[in-house]
Amino acid sequence: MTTRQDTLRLLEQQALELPSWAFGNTGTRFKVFSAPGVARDPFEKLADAAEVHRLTGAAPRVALHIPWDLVDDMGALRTHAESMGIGIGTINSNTFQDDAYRLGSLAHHDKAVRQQAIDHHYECIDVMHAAGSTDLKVWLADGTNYPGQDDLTARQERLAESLATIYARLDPTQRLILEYKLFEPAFYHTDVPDWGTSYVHCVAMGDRALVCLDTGHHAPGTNIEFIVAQLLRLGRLGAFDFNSRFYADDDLMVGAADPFQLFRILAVVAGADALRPDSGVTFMLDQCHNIEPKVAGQVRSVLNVQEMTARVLQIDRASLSRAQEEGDVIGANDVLMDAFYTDVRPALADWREARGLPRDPMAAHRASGYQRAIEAARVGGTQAGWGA
Ligand code: RM4
Ligand code: MN
Repeated sequence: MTTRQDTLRLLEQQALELPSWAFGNTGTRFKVFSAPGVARDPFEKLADAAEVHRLTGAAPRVALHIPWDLVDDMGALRTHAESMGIGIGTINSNTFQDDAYRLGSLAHHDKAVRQQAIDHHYECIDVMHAAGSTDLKVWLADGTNYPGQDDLTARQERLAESLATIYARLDPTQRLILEYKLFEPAFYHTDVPDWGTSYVHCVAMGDRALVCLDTGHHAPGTNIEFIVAQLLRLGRLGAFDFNSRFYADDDLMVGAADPFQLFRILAVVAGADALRPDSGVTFMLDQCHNIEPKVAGQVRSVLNVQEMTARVLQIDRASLSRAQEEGDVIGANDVLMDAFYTDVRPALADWREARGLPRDPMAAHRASGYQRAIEAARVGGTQAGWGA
């Protein structure tokens, strides 16, 4: 049974990973808006991430995207992060922005292109060593647009071989996290479209290959918490990419579109005791702040996850089990909904204050002048965005 002590410890230990790309300019295929004060290089992105951690105390790591976040001296970037009280987390590869990858990367029909994509992952593994990162995250844009364009089975075979080659390069402390996505940029078929396909490839690779579940990568109506439960029981849930969506892969702030879905997902995670920092599950945000300010957008997202975690920790597990064992349909549902409807915000404010954090991190951010300061300081240069 979760005691009050356990609850506080789990909240205390919650460590979300922020995406470096959330601090750059992003947009849709229609327009990328440039925002004042946006970071111009990976060092400034890390400074923004450190500000989010300073305000919330719950976001001590930043995921990088290679090559967007490549600098001459990755060790210096790591030192810069550590000097601000944060660390570098997952390294995300990129096999979707080179002309060579028009027809795919790790599943491409041409061995030379596959080798180029494998070599890119070797480069990412070198970055992991320099940055002190243990996770390599692979998301592939591979797929086809038209029936008959390529052989579906042959692509799976090539993909399996490429993944095995990359996996063999990892050292025993490193993991490969394979992300799936239903569609886009390919529209007829995607080579890793669902958790089952990712799982099959992970099992073939080995124990340190795990699935990444991006909450925006499913068909509408998919019961995501069921997938979470299944992957946890199989011991193959490596990471979440949290965000929210109304339509497709919208990458909006987590908990904004459907707070109850976030609650249901976290309830399953807590039920499997996987909120613990040593559970092997990385809790990452994968978001883009196209129209809202980026630092504030990240603060809001971290707070949304923290608040929903606190609500999930309110679930009276003993009563829930009792109701379930008695077949008490409405009673069991009542227990869950009681926790969901609990406003944890006042208690969280007290808890933050006791830990030397701002009671209201969003208000503290507004009052801090950080946004005004970066807008004044970051003049000239080229703002970071998709591709840098
Ligand atoms: C993809 C996927 C990856 C992310 C890229 C930028 O759709 O969600 O996790 O790294 O976008
Ligand atoms: Mn993702």
